[in-house]
Amino acid sequence: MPKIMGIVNVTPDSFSDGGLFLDPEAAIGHGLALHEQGADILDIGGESTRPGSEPVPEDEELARVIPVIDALSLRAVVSVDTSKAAVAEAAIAAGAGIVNDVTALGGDPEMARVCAEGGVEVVLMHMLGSPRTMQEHPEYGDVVTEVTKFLLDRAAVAEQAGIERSKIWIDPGIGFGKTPEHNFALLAATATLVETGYSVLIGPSRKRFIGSLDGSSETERVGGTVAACLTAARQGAASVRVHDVGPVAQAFAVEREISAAGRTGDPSGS
Ligand code: HH2
Repeated sequence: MPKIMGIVNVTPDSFSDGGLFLDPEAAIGHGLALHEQGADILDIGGESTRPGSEPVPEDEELARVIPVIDALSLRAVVSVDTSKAAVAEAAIAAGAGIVNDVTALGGDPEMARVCAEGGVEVVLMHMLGSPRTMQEHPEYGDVVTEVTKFLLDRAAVAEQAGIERSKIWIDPGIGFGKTPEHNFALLAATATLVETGYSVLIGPSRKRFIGSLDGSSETERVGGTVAACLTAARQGAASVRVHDVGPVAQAFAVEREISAAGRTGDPSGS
């Protein structure tokens, strides 16, 4: 089963939980609760990347995430969700072992060096344009081919900068400059990304492609999130990034038992 990356948004404006964990103590408590529920990794972010969002100044982002990383890295594997090299550097010093960069090292010229020197794992995500404009008529020829090519190109850049291949994760960026149809096509093609040999991360959590089917609000999208995570798991994804860790952990536990029962082939086993 994929590792579960639990989301800790230390922001006033994240698309589904903005403002709930802006206070460091609330964020730390939330991270510990997600860890208890089964999160293998805690992804801590201080800048929303929701459609239409504006960048956050560096000092503000540092003030939001560093105290939380300091505390949570004592208890769990921590990843920092940032595209700023200075934030990544301080986060690594505070104990983060993974840098999750939604710009795939393209947003800050120092990011690749900081990650290579820090010896951390790096998530490279695909996004069409920037959060401010990405949902304005996203278009692709073939979305799976284009996203895969982009991620392989960025992985080559990361390797050239000295980041070990085994430390590179790729992520198709569900919801980042994509229509619901693009997102469904990418989720269906998780196996294509897995075939590249890089670890694959999928982030479907509470996103709009789920609401496009039934009009559900962000917090009503747990069922759709679980379905997308199971699809990713069955295709070999290494990790899923989610808000609702408990339901996803439960779904993975059931999936694991069913697979094990199928392998033993003992119909009387419980
Ligand atoms: N999605 C979001 C943020 N960071 N990182 C990766 N690697 N993959 C994703 O799919 C991804 C991500 C958006 O979710 P969230 O953090 O809840 O929202 P916001 O950006 O509004 O804080």
